[in-house]
Amino acid sequence: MDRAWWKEAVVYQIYPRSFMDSNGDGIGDLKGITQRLDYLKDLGISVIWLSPIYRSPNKDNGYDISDYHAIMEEFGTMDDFDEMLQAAHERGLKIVLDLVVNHTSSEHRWFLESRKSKDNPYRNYYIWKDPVDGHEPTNWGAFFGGSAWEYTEETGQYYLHQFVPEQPDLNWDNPAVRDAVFSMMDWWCQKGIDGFRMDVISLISKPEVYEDAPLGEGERYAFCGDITANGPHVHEYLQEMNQKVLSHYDLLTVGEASGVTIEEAKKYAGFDTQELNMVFQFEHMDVDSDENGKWTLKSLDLPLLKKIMSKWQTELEGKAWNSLFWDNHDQPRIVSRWGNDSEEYRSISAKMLATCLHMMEGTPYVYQGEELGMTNPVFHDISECDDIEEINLYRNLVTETGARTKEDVMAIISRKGRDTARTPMQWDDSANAGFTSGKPWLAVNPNYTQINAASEIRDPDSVYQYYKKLIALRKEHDIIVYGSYELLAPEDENLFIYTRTLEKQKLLSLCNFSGEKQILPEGVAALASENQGVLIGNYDTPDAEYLGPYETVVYWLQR
Ligand code: ISL
Ligand code: CA
Repeated sequence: MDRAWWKEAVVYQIYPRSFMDSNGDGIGDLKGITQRLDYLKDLGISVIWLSPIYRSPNKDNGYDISDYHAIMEEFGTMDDFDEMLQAAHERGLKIVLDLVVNHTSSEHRWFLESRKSKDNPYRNYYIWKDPVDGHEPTNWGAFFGGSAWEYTEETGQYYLHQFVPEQPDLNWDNPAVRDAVFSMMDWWCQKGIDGFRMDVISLISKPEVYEDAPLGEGERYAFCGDITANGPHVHEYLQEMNQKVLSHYDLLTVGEASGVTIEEAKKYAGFDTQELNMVFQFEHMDVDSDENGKWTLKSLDLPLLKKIMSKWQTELEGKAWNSLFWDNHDQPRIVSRWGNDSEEYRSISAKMLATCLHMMEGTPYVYQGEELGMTNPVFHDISECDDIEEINLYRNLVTETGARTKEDVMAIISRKGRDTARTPMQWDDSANAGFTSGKPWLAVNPNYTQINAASEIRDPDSVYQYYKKLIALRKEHDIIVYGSYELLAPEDENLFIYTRTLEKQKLLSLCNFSGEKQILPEGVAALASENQGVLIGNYDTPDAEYLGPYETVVYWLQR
């Protein structure tokens, strides 16, 4: 058992724009975070990951950075940051920053220089290519729609942008770029931050050859994420980053790694590869996608989810470390997605989902509001939305082509769009959920009068209290952090059942993902009937033979 604080931590993700507004402009800010640190301390989490807080024109809500050494004006000042960091540290809370260095904003000084001329000293900071037959250099398509190339008049060349055109990709093959990024990281470490969550870090190393990729039926562009993920030099660059920066400090590092395989994850997050502590993999986020990707109303395929989660649990064991998440600022609210957000089952299914995740091996991440069982809002009209991905989708499918009806697309956005996670934090039942005294930048979910932190703190049976207990249990029992994992009843369509084992101790975790009572498979019932006590559960009196609707219970089999 190789102990590490970041293995034992529970991380809480803050999306600053939506967390707490201190000055009534409708936008969350750093002073707002400082005001709410005691809330987080009480919850018991040990690390806060802040989505980007740097200077940004906000084409992609801070994931387009124009100055890595300055704070976004709406969020406050560097003094506010220092104050927040100190106040967090005084409470024993660590602060992890989002590091967005696959791309910058097109308003970053480096890019403004780079686009001027072919011989500008910053030209090579980005990826420029000549047109091919008067067109884009390749048929690569960007993440949020359209080509991944943008033409500029100044020099008659195209630059690569895997996200929106205002997010030009940095050229990591240029040593000057790497040095500039590493010294910026070092600057923040010197300030005393405690780690980095690295945005799309799996996409930084581009292919050696820029050429067209095969197109699927009816496709106009080949998705660039498939082409650039885990590129030829990515591990070399991360090892260099580790050697030059990360290894000099005691940090938590987590790489967002879309398109990562198990084999690749063992390199990114290997115990002896000197890269990162862990990665976010996204395989399990696709179990309700179809051949057209995430924009579908397809429901959860539980056996597939179990297979994927279990593969990551077992195959990384002893070799690399997992991160555990259901929610983040890009994903729909888990209780609406794979639980049941009706009045009857919201609280109980949110607790079940939390148990399922938090009893696994890895570092759990809680996304703001998840601990309250916050739900997806319903968007009726695209004018209610903010996210560039949703706006582009709507334009492509409704406004420009009429391929789908408005109602269809709004239903899908309300189910899968990124704004579902971004509505303001629900603090109490006062106007605007106590998030702001002004007009919130994105409307508050009207259910805040029922679902909010203040009432859940008072209610001993709330989702909040349950999360608090789960987080405390992880600190108390090594088996939750370090125990080895085994899936039982893999084919069962409704139940997610697994054990954890550490030396002589053993836990049995049972989760019913359905709204009906489920009889336990025979072997499992036999184990459950000999249990030596309940660690945690969401029903008052669990029965060793069956699980009620959305019931979860974790039994000690040996203690
Ligand atoms: O959420 C997704 C699709 O809706 C993912 O494909 C996501 O865009 C991808 O994982 C990369 O996400 C990260 O980088 C983006 C930023 O917009 C996201 O918010 C961030 O999490 C570009 O910086
Ligand atoms: Ca504000």
